[in-house]
Amino acid sequence: MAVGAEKLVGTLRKPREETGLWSWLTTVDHKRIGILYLATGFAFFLMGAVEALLIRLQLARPGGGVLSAQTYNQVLTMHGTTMIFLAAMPLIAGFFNYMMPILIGARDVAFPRMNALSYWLFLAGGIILNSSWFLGGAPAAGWFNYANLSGPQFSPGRGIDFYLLGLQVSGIGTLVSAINFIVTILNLRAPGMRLMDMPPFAWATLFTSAIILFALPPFTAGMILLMFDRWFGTGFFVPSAGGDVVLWQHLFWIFGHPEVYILALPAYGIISEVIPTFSRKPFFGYTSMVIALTAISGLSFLVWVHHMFTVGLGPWVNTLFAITTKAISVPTGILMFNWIATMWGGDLRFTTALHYAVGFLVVFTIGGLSGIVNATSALNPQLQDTYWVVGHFHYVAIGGVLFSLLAGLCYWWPKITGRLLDERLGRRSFWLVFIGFNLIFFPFHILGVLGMPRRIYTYAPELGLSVWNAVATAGAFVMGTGILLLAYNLVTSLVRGQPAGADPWDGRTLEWSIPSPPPVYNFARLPLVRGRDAFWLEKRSGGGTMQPAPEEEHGHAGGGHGKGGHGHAIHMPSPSYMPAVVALGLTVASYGGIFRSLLVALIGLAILAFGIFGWIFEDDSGYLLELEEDVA
Ligand code: HEM
Ligand SMILES: [Cu+2]
Repeated sequence: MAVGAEKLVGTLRKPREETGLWSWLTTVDHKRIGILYLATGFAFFLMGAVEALLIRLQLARPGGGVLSAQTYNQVLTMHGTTMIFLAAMPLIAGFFNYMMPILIGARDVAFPRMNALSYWLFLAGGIILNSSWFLGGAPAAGWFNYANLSGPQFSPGRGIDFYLLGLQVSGIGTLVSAINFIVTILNLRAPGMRLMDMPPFAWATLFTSAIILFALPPFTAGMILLMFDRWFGTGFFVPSAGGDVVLWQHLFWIFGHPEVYILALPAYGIISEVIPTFSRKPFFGYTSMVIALTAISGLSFLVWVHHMFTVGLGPWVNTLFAITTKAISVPTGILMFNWIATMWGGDLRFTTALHYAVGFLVVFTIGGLSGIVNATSALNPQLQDTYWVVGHFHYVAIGGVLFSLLAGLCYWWPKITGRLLDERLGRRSFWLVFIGFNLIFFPFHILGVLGMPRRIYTYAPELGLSVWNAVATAGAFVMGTGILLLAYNLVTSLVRGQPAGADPWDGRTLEWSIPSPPPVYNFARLPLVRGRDAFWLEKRSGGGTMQPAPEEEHGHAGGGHGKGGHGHAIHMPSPSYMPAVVALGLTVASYGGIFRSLLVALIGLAILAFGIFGWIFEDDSGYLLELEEDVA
């Protein structure tokens, strides 16, 4: 598809740079924001992985001396918190941002400046959290930060304050982007695309965003109460003051279990894009997939007590939550059958992406099965707080999140960069990651059953835990090598990878109908979607390319941005530095809170006010991008 020269028609007193640092600071383009999320998320993932290696080095043999007990607690807490909030969620947000608007045939998200704000708030939260290492010590109460261990009496340092403010700041960003994605999907789909024509990944984005919308507020409420306990001496979580420590557990897990699905649904979405493409078959059982996602999203809010079976809420409560938890395996099983049936009889191409997708099926099934064991409330007290649980949730978290993200990365990399990856190298790194992963985490189940408690920084040689711990640590290095090989593959692809072309995989969906990498406006003409797997439809039984939607349909997509212009001019949102200013204000104010400095907090709030008013009064009429030639 040849696109003519572009020229700016209307310009404003606004940042206009298209390259360089400043252009990234002010960008509102969903693709650039997606790249920022992916790059930052990968950087935090590497930090979390280094923390994991430190944990494994410390536990490699009994009586290890790599980390002191207190440092171990900090490294463990930061590993979990980083992996969940600063690596997994942002990497997912990166794919949501980059791919979802293109998959539904839109030119951007509904609120591009809010989208930039989400990214800057995530970055701010990550910086706040990690700066704790240099400013008095990291939080050490675990990723679920149980009160009253995290209260002022037992965690007097500042570590927990970094946790509370870092996660609240990044949490605002997460909430904003959830709203943004929901509005985008409901309003900006290409002409002709009904909800039931949407690619599975768009469904996954929609449901994940809905879960975020309802799951994050209870956690935020808990964090605000804990802040009151720590700053103002209230007693929400202090039993001697009439408070209740179980209250924190409820608030946390009412968020924490849906969080599992906030991570898992995007994984399901990616797998559901990769498998049909490389099986050369449409997704099997599309309607049942939508129903299953709906059921999982609803049920995810009704199972949180399975994290609290040993609290003593009573046999009736425990039984009820054991039943709801097991019920989730039904819709999940439906999805498993969907994926297997899609591959069944298909013309399979075993690309690196499909390797990761199949790896996901294997590993995620094992994690799901050990989950059913955990959910048996009578058995749970034996397993709770042992390495069995650590094995279980890493099978789900790495099998679910990391494997599917890597499947998505290998699948969409050519679209994002315009370059192919080295497939042979890709498959080698897959096997290293897959074998290393199982070497680390399968022994965890055995260790757990042998009685190794989780969250211990060392163990005695007489316990008979040494061999499997040594195996796990060796596995961590195998997996680490695989990840490094992948990183090498990515870098060399950027430098000297083969050009990918628009459609290297014979893709089903709209992203493959536009150039790689896509132009700022994505679609020169909004495409007319005539059914599911829209691009395949045109390639198999249409004219071979997407047809532009009729003129009068343009602009009906709603929202002020990215809608089809008239003629060949495309209306684009203007860049803005206000989102970054707002995030800066919240960051400064957070440090004011952490260090109990009213002055710093007021300076932060002043920057925040400046950012918000600047945002409101900013000239945001956007600009017109004129395409000289028509594109067909
Ligand atoms: C890259 C390889 C990884 C290794 C070798 C690894 C290893 C470990 C180990 C040994 C623990 C300590 C368990 C304990 O003492 O309770 C742990 C905890 C944890 N990991 Fe990982 N992990 C890895 C990746 C991940 C990923 C990708 C995620 C999430 C997406 C994750 C989430 C967590 C969480 C939430 C905890 C619990 C922290 C806590 O108890 O506060 N890990 N990990
Ligand atoms: Cu759960």
